[in-house]
Amino acid sequence: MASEPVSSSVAETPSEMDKHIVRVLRQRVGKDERAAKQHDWYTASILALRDEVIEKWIDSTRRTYDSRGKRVYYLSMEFLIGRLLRDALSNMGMTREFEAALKAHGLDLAALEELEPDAALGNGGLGRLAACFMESLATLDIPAYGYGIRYVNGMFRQRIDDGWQVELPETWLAHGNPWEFERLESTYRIGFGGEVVAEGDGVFWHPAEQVEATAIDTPVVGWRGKRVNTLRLWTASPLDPIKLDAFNAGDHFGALAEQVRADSLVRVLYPADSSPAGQELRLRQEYFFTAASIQDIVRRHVQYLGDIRTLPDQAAIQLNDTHPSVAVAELMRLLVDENGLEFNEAWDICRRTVSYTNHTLLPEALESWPLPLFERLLPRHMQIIYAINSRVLREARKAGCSDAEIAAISLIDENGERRVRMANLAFVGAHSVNGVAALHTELMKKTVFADLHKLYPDRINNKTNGVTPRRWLQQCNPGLTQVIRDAIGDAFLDDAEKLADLNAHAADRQFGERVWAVKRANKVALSDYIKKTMGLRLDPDALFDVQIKRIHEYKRQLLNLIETVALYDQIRSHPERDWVPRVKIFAGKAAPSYHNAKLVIKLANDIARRVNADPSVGGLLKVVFIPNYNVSLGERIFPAADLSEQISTAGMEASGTGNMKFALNGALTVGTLDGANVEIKDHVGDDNIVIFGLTADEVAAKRAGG
Ligand code: 26Q
Repeated sequence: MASEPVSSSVAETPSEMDKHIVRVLRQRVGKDERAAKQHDWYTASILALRDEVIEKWIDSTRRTYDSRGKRVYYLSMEFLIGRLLRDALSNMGMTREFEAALKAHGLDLAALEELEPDAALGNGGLGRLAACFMESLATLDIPAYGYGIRYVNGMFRQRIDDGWQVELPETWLAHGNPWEFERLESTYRIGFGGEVVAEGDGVFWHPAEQVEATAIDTPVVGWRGKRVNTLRLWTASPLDPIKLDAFNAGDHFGALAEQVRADSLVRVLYPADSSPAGQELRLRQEYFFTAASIQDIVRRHVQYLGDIRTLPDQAAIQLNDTHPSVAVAELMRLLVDENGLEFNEAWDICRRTVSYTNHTLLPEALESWPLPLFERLLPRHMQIIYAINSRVLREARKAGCSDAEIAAISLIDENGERRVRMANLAFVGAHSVNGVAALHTELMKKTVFADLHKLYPDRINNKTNGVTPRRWLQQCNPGLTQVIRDAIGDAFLDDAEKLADLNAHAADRQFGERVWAVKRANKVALSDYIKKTMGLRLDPDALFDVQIKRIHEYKRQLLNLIETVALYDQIRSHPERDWVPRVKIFAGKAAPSYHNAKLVIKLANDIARRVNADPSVGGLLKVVFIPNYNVSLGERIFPAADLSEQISTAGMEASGTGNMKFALNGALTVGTLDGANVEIKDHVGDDNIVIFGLTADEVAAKRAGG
């Protein structure tokens, strides 16, 4: 077992921590040690740890205000956080202390950790990236706020019935959430619909409907507790929870209509990570959280720093994809309508404050809204978008753009039913637009944003994605972390680049054997989990060949399944050959409306049933589809993988981040030259990644040739 990664940061001895937990158990959970159930101890442990975290949180907030430095605001519809207990304990350097304190009561910390539900407020890569960035920003001591929605139901739970995916609601808040703090004083009114009227010099929006957005804050602890930042998620409530006159008149449902409308805004995460369905509720969710966040940012700036004109010096607003794109129009509305700035000055402030990250090139995944819907829901924003558009198109004409180029740059898609293009809005409203891997960024310039790039050639830049090594190495793989510490010391814990020092040990036999022993132990642990949850027995000495990610045609799980069947067929035909025993592991969720993705899950399960029941391939091949892939399951699987499957059609996967988690845990990669596989290849070298298939250019040429 690994020893404590860092020395404890508090003066309390284990017995003091023990006293603290018991005090919390009695006074805040309301139980004594004898009556307390596992779950009571779990709550008491989090609350006791939270007390330590809060001190650092207050320090950090104070430092941010005192320094008057620039703050990062990360606006994201999704934060796929997973569990927080182990993360916060480890980053606070208090794991050993808590382990010892709980042990004194006959309790096992690891067992309590399992009681924490995953905060699954995201679909996949984009949401997990947001969560990794929050932890990394705190680790890098950067003052940052995450802004999003506190969904009551996160990503659905997946069950497999007769091979088919079944979706069940995720109720992560059922037993309360000891990490969060409601901030009733940070409440804003958010309007929808209504009309725009000219009054005096100005223009005012009179919404037909209003709801209140209230902040709920969660502390985000950085490595060694250096800084604790805030994740601010919005919840919704009606201005008037019950219309008593309607109720008294017998209209019981009508009396509660506003409550229902507010609840629906934060009720459930849309479980699709492509092909946006274009439903009105989705646009309402986007505006709700974006408007609350922008109001909060502007309020904080004006209250503590004064002049709205200095906003770009104090605030960097980063849009995680186009889901918060309406921020551009909302910020303009606040600057022009509420603060009386001229349009041109407001536009300059807006652009210097906002940046946009693009995560997809797939044309069908680019967000756009029917113009009549947008206009009905956000009439003032629609006017502002027209005003921005005429400005941008004037610039384009001056720069000599052709009619076709103008049509591509326009914020309004005029082909068929008119639509508002959220990516174009984000692009023109930002001073920086980034892709998430080198190849993806180059393709942005050549494809979807070619015309905008020509007009604004300095705007697009690359920021290759990353993952936090705290969660994805230190916490999920303590065995490997210890082996690395013994080999190269502790510097890599604070600077992951130092992992390169392992190169000096590449040929060291003893080191290799220790790495191998850890991998085997991790494979045994995963096998035990699969035996316990699915009843399937795996050979931990077989090669674990893993593909875990959302199910998508472009990710080509189907290709992997076909290879699985081909291998099965070969083993049956040639049992005498020297086969390497292999376990094919799959996991991932399909969007509920994505028919072909659901068929892929059914196929994987049917292949597994057939292969696993065939004694003629016996110990040589097993296939397993592990249900309900989420962050916590990922933390079990990545450390146990021998082979990482990253086989998307080249040009389709913007970056991938699972690819990095596998590599960090010592798996080899087989894959295409797509997304960040390109950068991984440069770092791990050709001995550790096997590339196959067409390049992105070859795919494009083949497609162009029909
Ligand atoms: C949009 C509108 C309506 C409903 C849903 C959506 C929606 C929701 C989620 C659209 C897309 C997403 C998620 C996209 C996503 O996860 N993209 C992934 O982002 C990762 C982080 O940059 C990359 O590594 C992956 O390559 C990319 O697929």
